[in-house]
Amino acid sequence: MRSHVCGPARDNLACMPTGAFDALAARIEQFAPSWQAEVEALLATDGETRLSSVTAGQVVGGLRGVIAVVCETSSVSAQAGLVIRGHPVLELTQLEPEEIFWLLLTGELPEAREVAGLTSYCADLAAVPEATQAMLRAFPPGSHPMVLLGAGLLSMRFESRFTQAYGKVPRAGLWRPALEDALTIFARLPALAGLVFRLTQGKVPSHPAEMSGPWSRRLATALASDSSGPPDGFSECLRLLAVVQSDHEGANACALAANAVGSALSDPFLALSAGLSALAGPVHGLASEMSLRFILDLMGRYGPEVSDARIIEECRARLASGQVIPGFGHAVLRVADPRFVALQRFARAAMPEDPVFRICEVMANHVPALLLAQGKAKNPWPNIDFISGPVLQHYGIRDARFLTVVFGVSLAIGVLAQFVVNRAHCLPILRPRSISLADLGRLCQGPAVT
Ligand code: CMX
Repeated sequence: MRSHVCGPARDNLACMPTGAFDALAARIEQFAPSWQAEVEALLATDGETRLSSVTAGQVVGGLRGVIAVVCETSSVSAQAGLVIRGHPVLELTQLEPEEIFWLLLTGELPEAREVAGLTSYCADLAAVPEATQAMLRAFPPGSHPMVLLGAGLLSMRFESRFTQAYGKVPRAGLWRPALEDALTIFARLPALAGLVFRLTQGKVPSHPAEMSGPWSRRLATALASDSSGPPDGFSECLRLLAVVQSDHEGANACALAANAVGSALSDPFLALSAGLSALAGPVHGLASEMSLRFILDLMGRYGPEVSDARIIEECRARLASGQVIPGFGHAVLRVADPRFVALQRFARAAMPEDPVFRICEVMANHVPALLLAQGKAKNPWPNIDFISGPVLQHYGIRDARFLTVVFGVSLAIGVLAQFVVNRAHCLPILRPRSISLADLGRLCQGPAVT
């Protein structure tokens, strides 16, 4: 499959190197000068062009709707949802994580031999260093899996090629060591997630970690809770989750945190761990944990056959108590999250009789009306975090705390791609301004604040 989305035409494939790093680097090397020129041209011609005004409400309201950062890898709009490099995400659901990573990095869908090259390149890098394993084993029992994931990542930072290159390589060339780090991290995510899974479940690996093969199959093997290996369909489920959760433009809390850290020319290990820390918040990626807990709690109190009426009543009571219903609503989307739609289609085919998925379906059908009746949420529809738990528990991920790890290793793909692409564009350090409420009030009354 080949789709040329941006950058120069690929008419010199014959002389393209075969190694995955070299192949990707060759493509980015071709694009980087035009990407940098595009930024310079925009600054020269339109640097002073006013895009919009910012209201005081937006400043105190989490900058909703403010166009604030550049993101080349994907966009998210209220009606269309996630669009990756020009492709609506629902058109990409057959891809492998390796393909989506390549697409995010270059704007092009790779050919089969390029995917094979990337898969085999990752096999050489797939193992988690012994020092990281030892450090994670020493974590206090009960530590949250997201803490171990972030810490594991930080512990590998001593290998960062980006950090080693800083000061020796011109800024315009820093994308290359960034790409090396990004590929190393991407390759290791399945084994790292598997290690975190086993340590937080108090299990020792009962089968050897798979170091070669497609990324999603390696992840499925690493997360298999059974000694016989991953159950049927698990690898396919993780592949789909990785693809639909791979990116969500550059200003969601996770990507924004990672982008801010990366803009300071901290390396990809530091930037991704910052993003994962944001993802671990309960109204962000941790909503997947909260959603599954809500359903499991219902089942615990009323049994797996809990009636539709009881489910609706419990949701109404939760709303009345002033709590959010996790897995519903979104800061940008105003339609059902297409990532939710992709997983719902998958689950309807793969687990129609699953009792947790049944409750998920009942809530997806009825909670929007409750939220609309309450009249507060701007988007009453389910988001991706509502369905990832019900789907993953079907394959043995029964500890809800682990769900955000699967989200994290998936979203890492986009965070890493954005890091490389942003360095290739030579984007500067992020530095917006902050303001006190008193000064904001004065500014609203009249004279400008300096
Ligand atoms: N249940 C109950 N109330 C909700 C709600 C929900 N699912 N979603 C929004 N609301 C409420 C908000 O709490 C807010 O109430 P207040 O005015 O009392 O503060 C009001 O509706 C308006 O909120 P909004 O403008 O529609 O939503 P925001 O942009 O402020 O926040 C989000 C978006 C996702 C944080 C919010 O919808 C939410 O908390 N949802 C539940 C948690 C969740 O699913 N998060 C995951 C989102 C996807 C992701 O980032 O991973």
